[in-house]
Amino acid sequence: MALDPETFDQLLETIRRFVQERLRPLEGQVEADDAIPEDVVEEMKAMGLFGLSIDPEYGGIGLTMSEEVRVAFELGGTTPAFRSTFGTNVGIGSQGVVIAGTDEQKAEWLPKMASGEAIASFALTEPDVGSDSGAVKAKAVRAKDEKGGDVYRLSGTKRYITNADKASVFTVMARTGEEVGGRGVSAFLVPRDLPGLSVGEPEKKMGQQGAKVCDVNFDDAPVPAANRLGAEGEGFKVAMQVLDRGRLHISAVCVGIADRLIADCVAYATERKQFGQALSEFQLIQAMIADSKAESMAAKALVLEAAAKKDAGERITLEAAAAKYFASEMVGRVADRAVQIHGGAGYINDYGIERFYRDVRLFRIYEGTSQIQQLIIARETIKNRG
Ligand code: COS
Repeated sequence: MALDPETFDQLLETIRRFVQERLRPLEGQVEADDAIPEDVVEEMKAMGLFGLSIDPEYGGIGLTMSEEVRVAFELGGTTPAFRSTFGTNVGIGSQGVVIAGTDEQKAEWLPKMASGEAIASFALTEPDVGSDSGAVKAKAVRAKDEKGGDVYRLSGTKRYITNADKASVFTVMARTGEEVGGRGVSAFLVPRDLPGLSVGEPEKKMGQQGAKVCDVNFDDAPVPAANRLGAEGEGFKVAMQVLDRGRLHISAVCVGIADRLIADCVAYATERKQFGQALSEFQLIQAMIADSKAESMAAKALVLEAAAKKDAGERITLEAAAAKYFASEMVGRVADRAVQIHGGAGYINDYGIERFYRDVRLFRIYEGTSQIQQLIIARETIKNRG
C-alpha cells in the first residue's frame, strides 16, 4: 500500500538531504578507503533504508514500486556504492523471500533484513554460468543430516556476489532436478553460518569502490529442507521475477546518476571560460547537455511507466528489460559526455567525474547485460504479437 503523499514527500526530502549533505562530501573518502563508514551505515539503518521495499508488517517502509523508483532517483545523486550498502536488502536479496517465502521464512528473515541487522545477498552467477543463468551447476541433493532431519547437501561456487563479505543470508539458486535448463533449479535461503559455507576475498574491480563482490563456496553444506524458497524446480522463475524488479530499480539509479552528472556539467560549463566566454555559451557544449537531458528524461518516463504497471499488478518483464537497457546505456553516454565537457578535469580523479565514468560501466553488465535485455525485449515483443 502506498504511503500517504505527505509522508512520502517527507521521506523523499529526508533522503535527498542525506544524499546531498551527508553522502556527497564522503565520495572521495569511500573511493580511497574502499569502504562505507560504519556511522553512515548506522544512519542508513535508522532511516529505514534497508527496509524500503519490505512490508510494514515486517518492520519495513513498504514502498510501492512507483515510490521506490523515485527514492532511487535521489539515491543516484551520489556514488552508487552507498546504495549498494542496502541495495541487496531492498532488491535481489529480500525479494525472493517476499515473492516465494512461507510465512515462517518471512517472519524469520524479513524483519532482520528491514532493520539492516541481516544483510541479504543473491547468489545466481557462477564461474561458468553468467548470462545463461538457467545452466547453474551448483547442486542441492536431498539427504538426512546427523539428527535425521531433511536437508539438501549444497555444493558449488557462486561468483561476483554483491555484499557477500557482510551477508548473513544468501538466496542461492542450485540444481535439484533435470541436468539442464531452468526447470531443474530450486532456490534456497542459506544462512552464512552454515557448516561448509565459505566466502572468498573481495575482488579488485574497476569502479563502485566500497561495494564488495566475492565468491561464495558451498562444500556439502546441509541446508534445511525448510529453507527452500518455493516449490522444487521453481527457483529459476523466482530468480527471474526477482531480477525483473531489480532491473527496474537499477534503471532508476541510472536516471539519478545521469541527472547528477548533468547538474555537474552545467555547473562546470557555466563557470569555466574559454575564448572569452563560458563553456555553456558554446553550441557544441549545449548539444551534449541537450542530448544528455533528453535521454535522461526519456529514461525517467520509461521507468515511471514500468513502475506504475508493476503497481497495477501486471508482469513487467518487457518493460523492466527495456528500462534497464535504455537507462544503463544512457548513463554510459552521459558519463562519457561529462568527461568530455570537463575536458582535462574530467580525466582527473579530484573532480569525481572519471569515478562516475568507471562506476556506471557496471550498470550495462550486472542484473543482466545489455545484450540479455535486448534478447528479452525481442522475445517478449515477438511473443506478444497480435
Ligand atoms: N518471470 C517469470 N517467469 C519467467 C521469467 C520472468 N521474468 N523469465 C523466464 N521465466 C520462465 C519462463 O516462462 C520459463 O517457464 P516454463 O519452463 O514454465 O516455460 C522458464 O522461466 C525458463 O525461461 P526461458 O526459457 O526464457 O529461459 P532461458 O534459459 O531461455 O533464458 C534469460 C532466460 C536469458 C532471459 C535468463 O537466463 C536471464 O535473464 N539471464 C541473465 C541473468 C542475469 O541477469 N544475471 C545477472 C546476475 S544476477 S545479479
